[in-house]
Amino acid sequence: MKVVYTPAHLLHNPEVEIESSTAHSPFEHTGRAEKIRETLAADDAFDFVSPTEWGTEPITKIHNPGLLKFLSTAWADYQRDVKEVREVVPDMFFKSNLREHMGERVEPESVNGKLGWWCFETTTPLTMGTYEAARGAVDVAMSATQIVLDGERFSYGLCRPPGHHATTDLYGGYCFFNNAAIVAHHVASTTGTKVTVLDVDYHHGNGTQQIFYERDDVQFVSLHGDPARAYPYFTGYADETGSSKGLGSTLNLPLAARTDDDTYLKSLERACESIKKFGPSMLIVSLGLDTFITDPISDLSLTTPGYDRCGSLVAQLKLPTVVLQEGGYDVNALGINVQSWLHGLARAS
Ligand code: Q9C
Ligand code: ZN
Repeated sequence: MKVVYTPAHLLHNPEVEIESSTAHSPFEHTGRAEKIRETLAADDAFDFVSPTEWGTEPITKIHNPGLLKFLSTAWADYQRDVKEVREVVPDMFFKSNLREHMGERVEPESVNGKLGWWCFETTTPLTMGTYEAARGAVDVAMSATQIVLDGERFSYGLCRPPGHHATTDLYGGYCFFNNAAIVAHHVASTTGTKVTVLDVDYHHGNGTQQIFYERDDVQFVSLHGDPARAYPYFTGYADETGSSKGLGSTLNLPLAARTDDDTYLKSLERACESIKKFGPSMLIVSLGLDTFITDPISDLSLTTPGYDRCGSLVAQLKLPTVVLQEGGYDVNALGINVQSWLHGLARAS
Protein backbone atom coordinates (compact mmCIF):
# COMPACT_ATOMS: atom_id res chain seq x y z
CA MET A 1 0.00 0.00 0.00
CA LYS A 2 1.23 3.49 -0.81
CA VAL A 3 1.71 5.89 2.10
CA VAL A 4 1.75 9.63 1.36
CA TYR A 5 3.88 11.60 3.84
CA THR A 6 5.50 15.03 4.01
CA PRO A 7 7.86 16.43 6.66
CA ALA A 8 5.98 19.76 6.29
CA HIS A 9 3.86 18.66 9.28
CA LEU A 10 6.91 19.36 11.50
CA LEU A 11 6.29 23.08 10.92
CA HIS A 12 3.19 22.90 13.15
CA ASN A 13 4.95 22.40 16.47
CA PRO A 14 3.09 23.76 19.49
CA GLU A 15 4.67 23.38 22.93
CA VAL A 16 1.52 24.27 24.89
CA GLU A 17 -2.13 23.37 24.60
CA ILE A 18 -4.88 24.87 26.75
CA GLU A 19 -7.07 21.87 27.60
CA SER A 20 -9.13 20.85 30.64
CA SER A 21 -8.55 24.33 32.12
CA THR A 22 -4.80 23.65 32.10
CA ALA A 23 -1.86 24.80 29.98
CA HIS A 24 0.19 21.66 29.32
CA SER A 25 2.33 20.02 26.66
CA PRO A 26 0.18 19.22 23.61
CA PHE A 27 -1.47 15.85 23.01
CA GLU A 28 -1.35 16.68 19.30
CA HIS A 29 2.38 16.97 18.54
CA THR A 30 4.93 16.22 15.83
CA GLY A 31 5.94 12.91 17.46
CA ARG A 32 2.57 11.39 16.53
CA ALA A 33 3.12 11.47 12.78
CA GLU A 34 6.79 10.57 13.19
CA LYS A 35 5.84 7.45 15.19
CA ILE A 36 3.45 6.36 12.43
CA ARG A 37 6.09 7.08 9.77
CA GLU A 38 8.74 5.02 11.58
CA THR A 39 6.44 2.06 12.14
CA LEU A 40 5.15 1.89 8.56
CA ALA A 41 8.60 2.55 7.06
CA ALA A 42 9.93 -0.57 8.82
CA ASP A 43 7.18 -2.70 7.22
CA ASP A 44 7.65 -3.98 3.63
CA ALA A 45 3.90 -3.77 3.02
CA PHE A 46 4.16 0.03 2.71
CA ASP A 47 5.78 2.23 0.04
CA PHE A 48 6.33 5.90 0.87
CA VAL A 49 5.66 8.65 -1.66
CA SER A 50 5.75 12.45 -1.34
CA PRO A 51 2.67 14.52 -2.10
CA THR A 52 2.39 16.78 -5.13
CA GLU A 53 1.22 20.39 -4.75
CA TRP A 54 -2.48 21.06 -5.25
CA GLY A 55 -2.61 24.76 -4.38
CA THR A 56 -5.49 26.49 -2.59
CA GLU A 57 -8.29 25.69 -5.05
CA PRO A 58 -9.44 22.38 -3.53
CA ILE A 59 -9.46 24.10 -0.11
CA THR A 60 -11.62 27.08 -1.08
CA LYS A 61 -14.17 24.75 -2.70
CA ILE A 62 -14.94 23.64 0.88
CA HIS A 63 -13.76 26.43 3.18
CA ASN A 64 -14.53 30.13 3.33
CA PRO A 65 -11.66 31.87 1.47
CA GLY A 66 -11.56 34.26 4.43
CA LEU A 67 -10.50 31.38 6.73
CA LEU A 68 -7.65 30.46 4.38
CA LYS A 69 -6.54 34.07 4.06
CA PHE A 70 -6.64 34.55 7.83
CA LEU A 71 -4.61 31.40 8.53
CA SER A 72 -2.00 32.35 5.95
CA THR A 73 -0.93 35.47 7.92
CA ALA A 74 -2.47 35.15 11.41
CA TRP A 75 0.64 34.08 13.32
CA ALA A 76 2.79 36.86 11.81
CA ASP A 77 0.01 39.44 12.24
CA TYR A 78 -0.24 38.56 15.92
CA GLN A 79 3.54 38.94 16.42
CA ARG A 80 3.38 42.39 14.82
CA ASP A 81 0.12 43.73 16.27
CA VAL A 82 -0.28 42.08 19.66
CA LYS A 83 2.72 40.31 21.16
CA GLU A 84 5.65 38.08 20.25
CA VAL A 85 4.62 34.60 21.35
CA ARG A 86 5.29 31.06 20.18
CA GLU A 87 1.66 29.88 20.23
CA VAL A 88 -1.26 32.11 19.26
CA VAL A 89 -4.60 31.35 20.95
CA PRO A 90 -7.78 33.50 20.92
CA ASP A 91 -8.87 35.30 24.05
CA MET A 92 -12.46 35.67 22.89
CA PHE A 93 -14.74 33.58 20.69
CA PHE A 94 -17.52 35.04 18.60
CA LYS A 95 -20.87 33.47 19.46
CA SER A 96 -23.80 34.67 17.40
CA ASN A 97 -26.05 35.32 20.41
CA LEU A 98 -23.62 37.98 21.66
CA ARG A 99 -25.26 40.15 19.01
CA GLU A 100 -28.84 38.98 19.51
CA HIS A 101 -31.31 41.64 18.22
CA MET A 102 -28.40 43.67 16.77
CA GLY A 103 -28.01 42.29 13.24
CA GLU A 104 -24.91 40.79 11.68
CA ARG A 105 -21.43 42.25 11.36
CA VAL A 106 -18.49 41.37 9.16
CA GLU A 107 -15.10 39.92 10.10
CA PRO A 108 -13.35 42.28 12.54
CA GLU A 109 -10.25 44.28 11.53
CA SER A 110 -8.01 43.37 14.48
CA VAL A 111 -6.11 40.10 14.75
CA ASN A 112 -7.70 39.43 18.16
CA GLY A 113 -11.13 39.92 16.63
CA LYS A 114 -10.25 37.72 13.66
CA LEU A 115 -8.99 34.93 15.95
CA GLY A 116 -12.31 34.82 17.77
CA TRP A 117 -14.14 34.96 14.45
CA TRP A 118 -12.42 31.98 12.78
CA CYS A 119 -11.55 29.72 15.77
CA PHE A 120 -13.97 27.79 18.01
CA GLU A 121 -11.89 26.49 20.93
CA THR A 122 -8.63 26.79 22.89
CA THR A 123 -6.67 23.58 22.12
CA THR A 124 -5.59 24.52 18.59
CA PRO A 125 -2.70 27.01 18.79
CA LEU A 126 -1.19 28.66 15.72
CA THR A 127 2.60 28.40 15.46
CA MET A 128 4.95 29.98 12.95
CA GLY A 129 4.59 27.19 10.38
CA THR A 130 1.04 26.04 11.07
CA TYR A 131 -0.33 27.30 7.76
CA GLU A 132 2.36 25.53 5.70
CA ALA A 133 1.80 22.32 7.67
CA ALA A 134 -1.98 22.48 7.19
CA ARG A 135 -1.50 23.09 3.44
CA GLY A 136 0.84 20.06 3.40
CA ALA A 137 -1.82 17.85 5.03
CA VAL A 138 -4.27 18.80 2.25
CA ASP A 139 -1.63 17.95 -0.37
CA VAL A 140 -1.12 14.58 1.35
CA ALA A 141 -4.85 13.85 1.30
CA MET A 142 -5.28 14.93 -2.34
CA SER A 143 -2.26 12.91 -3.46
CA ALA A 144 -3.46 9.81 -1.60
CA THR A 145 -6.83 10.22 -3.31
CA GLN A 146 -5.22 10.59 -6.73
CA ILE A 147 -3.47 7.23 -6.19
CA VAL A 148 -6.87 5.55 -5.77
CA LEU A 149 -8.43 7.53 -8.65
CA ASP A 150 -5.54 6.22 -10.76
CA GLY A 151 -6.57 2.64 -10.01
CA GLU A 152 -5.05 1.43 -6.75
CA ARG A 153 -7.57 -0.16 -4.42
CA PHE A 154 -6.16 1.50 -1.25
CA SER A 155 -3.94 4.35 -0.13
CA TYR A 156 -3.04 5.92 3.21
CA GLY A 157 -2.47 9.66 3.70
CA LEU A 158 -0.44 10.41 6.82
CA CYS A 159 -2.18 13.74 7.38
CA ARG A 160 -1.01 16.01 10.18
CA PRO A 161 -2.56 18.30 11.31
CA PRO A 162 -5.82 16.34 11.20
CA GLY A 163 -8.98 17.79 9.65
CA HIS A 164 -12.38 16.47 10.68
CA HIS A 165 -13.27 19.17 13.24
CA ALA A 166 -12.73 22.05 10.78
CA THR A 167 -16.04 23.42 9.43
CA THR A 168 -16.65 25.59 6.38
CA ASP A 169 -15.78 28.71 8.41
CA LEU A 170 -14.05 27.53 11.62
CA TYR A 171 -10.85 25.87 12.79
CA GLY A 172 -10.37 23.99 16.08
CA GLY A 173 -10.01 20.52 17.58
CA TYR A 174 -6.39 20.38 16.31
CA CYS A 175 -7.78 20.86 12.76
CA PHE A 176 -7.34 23.72 10.26
CA PHE A 177 -8.49 22.43 6.86
CA ASN A 178 -10.84 19.45 6.58
CA ASN A 179 -8.62 17.06 4.62
CA ALA A 180 -11.28 14.33 4.30
CA ALA A 181 -14.05 16.71 3.24
CA ILE A 182 -11.80 18.37 0.67
CA VAL A 183 -11.01 15.06 -1.04
CA ALA A 184 -14.56 13.71 -0.75
CA HIS A 185 -15.86 16.81 -2.53
CA HIS A 186 -13.06 16.58 -5.10
CA VAL A 187 -14.00 12.99 -5.98
CA ALA A 188 -17.78 13.55 -5.94
CA SER A 189 -17.57 16.71 -8.07
CA THR A 190 -14.97 15.53 -10.61
CA THR A 191 -16.40 12.03 -11.16
CA GLY A 192 -20.11 12.82 -10.68
CA THR A 193 -20.42 9.80 -8.38
CA LYS A 194 -21.34 9.33 -4.73
CA VAL A 195 -18.70 9.23 -1.99
CA THR A 196 -18.86 8.18 1.66
CA VAL A 197 -16.76 9.53 4.51
CA LEU A 198 -16.57 6.92 7.27
CA ASP A 199 -15.24 8.63 10.42
CA VAL A 200 -13.89 6.30 13.11
CA ASP A 201 -12.02 8.88 15.19
CA TYR A 202 -13.10 8.89 18.88
CA HIS A 203 -14.41 12.44 18.48
CA HIS A 204 -17.41 13.28 16.34
CA GLY A 205 -16.33 14.74 12.98
CA ASN A 206 -18.44 17.85 13.41
CA GLY A 207 -16.71 19.67 10.56
CA THR A 208 -17.25 16.95 7.98
CA GLN A 209 -20.86 16.55 9.09
CA GLN A 210 -21.53 20.31 8.80
CA ILE A 211 -19.90 20.54 5.37
CA PHE A 212 -22.05 17.79 3.83
CA TYR A 213 -25.20 18.07 5.97
CA GLU A 214 -27.44 19.25 3.11
CA ARG A 215 -25.86 17.17 0.35
CA ASP A 216 -27.05 13.87 -1.10
CA ASP A 217 -23.86 13.04 -3.03
CA VAL A 218 -21.57 12.70 0.01
CA GLN A 219 -22.61 10.45 2.88
CA PHE A 220 -21.18 11.00 6.37
CA VAL A 221 -21.11 8.03 8.76
CA SER A 222 -19.48 8.35 12.18
CA LEU A 223 -18.77 6.17 15.24
CA HIS A 224 -17.67 8.21 18.25
CA GLY A 225 -17.89 8.79 21.97
CA ASP A 226 -21.40 10.00 22.79
CA PRO A 227 -21.39 13.83 22.71
CA ALA A 228 -23.54 13.72 25.85
CA ARG A 229 -20.15 13.23 27.59
CA ALA A 230 -17.50 13.69 24.89
CA TYR A 231 -15.94 16.52 22.90
CA PRO A 232 -17.21 18.25 20.69
CA TYR A 233 -20.35 18.15 22.92
CA PHE A 234 -22.70 20.00 20.53
CA THR A 235 -22.88 17.62 17.54
CA GLY A 236 -22.86 13.88 16.89
CA TYR A 237 -26.19 12.87 18.40
CA ALA A 238 -28.06 9.97 16.81
CA ASP A 239 -30.99 12.17 15.77
CA GLU A 240 -28.76 14.27 13.45
CA THR A 241 -29.49 12.64 10.08
CA GLY A 242 -28.98 15.45 7.54
CA SER A 243 -31.36 18.10 6.21
CA SER A 244 -33.08 19.15 2.94
CA LYS A 245 -31.57 17.08 0.08
CA GLY A 246 -29.13 15.56 2.58
CA LEU A 247 -31.83 14.10 4.82
CA GLY A 248 -30.80 10.50 5.49
CA SER A 249 -27.19 10.95 4.28
CA THR A 250 -25.73 11.48 7.78
CA LEU A 251 -25.50 8.60 10.26
CA ASN A 252 -24.21 9.05 13.82
CA LEU A 253 -23.50 6.04 16.04
CA PRO A 254 -22.60 7.39 19.50
CA LEU A 255 -20.82 4.92 21.79
CA ALA A 256 -20.82 4.32 25.54
CA ALA A 257 -17.67 4.72 27.64
CA ARG A 258 -15.44 1.60 27.70
CA THR A 259 -16.95 0.16 24.50
CA ASP A 260 -14.80 -2.90 23.62
CA ASP A 261 -13.78 -4.48 20.30
CA ASP A 262 -16.83 -6.78 20.00
CA THR A 263 -19.36 -4.05 20.77
CA TYR A 264 -17.54 -1.56 18.55
CA LEU A 265 -17.52 -4.01 15.62
CA LYS A 266 -21.31 -4.39 15.91
CA SER A 267 -21.68 -0.63 15.41
CA LEU A 268 -19.17 -0.74 12.58
CA GLU A 269 -21.32 -3.43 10.91
CA ARG A 270 -24.31 -1.09 11.12
CA ALA A 271 -22.18 1.64 9.55
CA CYS A 272 -21.17 -0.69 6.71
CA GLU A 273 -24.80 -1.72 6.07
CA SER A 274 -25.77 1.92 5.62
CA ILE A 275 -22.78 2.55 3.33
CA LYS A 276 -23.83 -0.40 1.12
CA LYS A 277 -27.33 1.08 0.85
CA PHE A 278 -25.93 4.49 -0.12
CA GLY A 279 -23.82 2.91 -2.88
CA PRO A 280 -20.73 5.15 -3.11
CA SER A 281 -18.01 4.73 -5.74
CA MET A 282 -15.30 5.51 -3.20
CA LEU A 283 -14.76 5.40 0.54
CA ILE A 284 -12.78 7.99 2.51
CA VAL A 285 -11.89 6.81 6.02
CA SER A 286 -11.17 9.42 8.70
CA LEU A 287 -8.95 7.14 10.81
CA GLY A 288 -8.53 8.11 14.45
CA LEU A 289 -6.82 5.72 16.84
CA ASP A 290 -7.97 7.66 19.89
CA THR A 291 -10.53 4.88 20.45
CA PHE A 292 -7.58 2.91 21.90
CA ILE A 293 -7.90 1.53 25.42
CA THR A 294 -5.02 3.62 26.80
CA ASP A 295 -5.62 6.82 24.83
CA PRO A 296 -4.97 9.70 27.25
CA ILE A 297 -7.95 11.88 26.20
CA SER A 298 -10.63 9.27 25.37
CA ASP A 299 -12.62 6.52 27.11
CA LEU A 300 -13.23 3.64 24.67
CA SER A 301 -11.45 0.27 25.02
CA LEU A 302 -10.33 -0.88 21.57
CA THR A 303 -7.18 -3.00 21.21
CA THR A 304 -4.47 -3.41 18.56
CA PRO A 305 -5.93 -6.73 17.23
CA GLY A 306 -9.35 -5.05 17.27
CA TYR A 307 -8.11 -2.52 14.70
CA ASP A 308 -7.13 -5.36 12.36
CA ARG A 309 -10.72 -6.63 12.60
CA CYS A 310 -12.05 -3.12 11.87
CA GLY A 311 -9.90 -2.82 8.75
CA SER A 312 -11.05 -6.26 7.53
CA LEU A 313 -14.71 -5.40 8.02
CA VAL A 314 -14.32 -2.15 6.04
CA ALA A 315 -12.51 -4.04 3.26
CA GLN A 316 -15.57 -6.25 2.84
CA LEU A 317 -17.35 -3.24 1.31
CA LYS A 318 -15.10 -3.91 -1.71
CA LEU A 319 -14.73 -0.17 -2.35
CA PRO A 320 -11.72 1.84 -3.51
CA THR A 321 -10.61 3.28 -0.17
CA VAL A 322 -8.51 6.27 0.88
CA VAL A 323 -7.53 6.20 4.55
CA LEU A 324 -6.60 9.58 6.07
CA GLN A 325 -5.03 10.08 9.48
CA GLU A 326 -7.03 12.01 12.10
CA GLY A 327 -6.45 11.61 15.88
CA GLY A 328 -4.78 9.10 18.22
CA TYR A 329 -2.77 10.26 21.24
CA ASP A 330 -1.22 7.18 22.86
CA VAL A 331 1.91 7.73 20.81
CA ASN A 332 3.62 4.49 21.94
CA ALA A 333 0.83 2.44 20.39
CA LEU A 334 -0.09 4.80 17.55
CA GLY A 335 2.26 3.29 14.95
CA ILE A 336 1.23 -0.32 15.54
CA ASN A 337 -2.45 0.60 15.72
CA VAL A 338 -2.37 2.30 12.30
CA GLN A 339 -0.35 -0.63 10.96
CA SER A 340 -2.87 -3.13 12.37
CA TRP A 341 -5.86 -1.28 10.86
CA LEU A 342 -4.22 -1.02 7.44
CA HIS A 343 -3.11 -4.67 7.48
CA GLY A 344 -6.69 -5.71 8.25
CA LEU A 345 -7.88 -3.60 5.31
CA ALA A 346 -5.30 -4.87 2.80
CA ARG A 347 -5.34 -8.55 3.81
CA ALA A 348 -9.11 -8.99 3.53
CA SER A 349 -9.18 -7.62 -0.01
N1 Q9C B 1 -11.19 18.02 27.66
C1 Q9C B 1 -8.85 14.98 17.04
O1 Q9C B 1 -8.79 13.87 17.57
N2 Q9C B 1 -9.60 18.54 23.30
N3 Q9C B 1 -9.16 16.08 17.72
C2 Q9C B 1 -10.64 17.87 23.98
C3 Q9C B 1 -11.43 17.53 26.30
C4 Q9C B 1 -9.65 18.58 21.89
C5 Q9C B 1 -9.44 16.02 19.15
C6 Q9C B 1 -10.84 18.48 25.32
C7 Q9C B 1 -9.76 17.24 21.22
C8 Q9C B 1 -9.64 17.35 19.73
C9 Q9C B 1 -8.56 15.12 15.60
ZN1 ZN C 1 -10.19 12.46 17.89
